Amino acid sequence: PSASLGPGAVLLRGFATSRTTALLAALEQVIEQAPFRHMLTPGGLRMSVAMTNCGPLGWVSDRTGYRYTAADPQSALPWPSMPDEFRDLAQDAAAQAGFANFQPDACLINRYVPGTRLSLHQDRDERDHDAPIVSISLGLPVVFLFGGLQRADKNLRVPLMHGDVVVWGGPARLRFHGVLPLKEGHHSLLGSQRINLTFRKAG
Ligand code: MD3
Ligand code: FE
Repeated sequence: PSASLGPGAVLLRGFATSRTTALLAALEQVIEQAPFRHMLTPGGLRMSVAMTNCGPLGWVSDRTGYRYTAADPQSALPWPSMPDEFRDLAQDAAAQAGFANFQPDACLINRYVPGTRLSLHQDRDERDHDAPIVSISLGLPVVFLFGGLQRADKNLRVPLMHGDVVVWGGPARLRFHGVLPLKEGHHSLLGSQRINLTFRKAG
């Protein structure tokens, strides 16, 4: 089942569910090499979301700003390679949403525990705004806020659950978005957390 969240945004409910086991095994491999960490905002605040990356490029934030890097600043090693199971799923979802030949070069992995939130923002650090972003939700459900092109625009509240995949492209690409604080809960496979994977063409 797929639903539109407005022009350019396609919600594929449960699209990743049947692939959960393979995704979680691949995720273990990635975080062994590049553990989750809390990055600093340019203003010096510790982000409430814990992050890591895989693929040729990874998104990082520190006092000097936001950017994509080829190496993990914590280890100075390249980011772990993007598991085939990750890339295949992102490409399949993009194709389903009408974006053929999506070639992501970056996968940002966000981890939420109860209380973690992501304040309203735009994703503007990628060079290619024509490529979509594909996001995969795993674990506890969350309320996603989907705004407009201006910060003050009214927000849509969309529950995102385990296995849901959303493809954000075209006119949706620069809409403001965020995540409400994660509520306490228990997921049978992930326990008390939510993991979100976002795939991008960053370079
Ligand atoms: C809509 N992550 O990593 S995924 C992010 O749940 C981010 O971790 C959220 O926002 C999370 O930047 C939301 C859904 C998402 C991702 C990128 C978008 C929605 C988007 C880019 C443009 C519009
Ligand atoms: Fe974002």
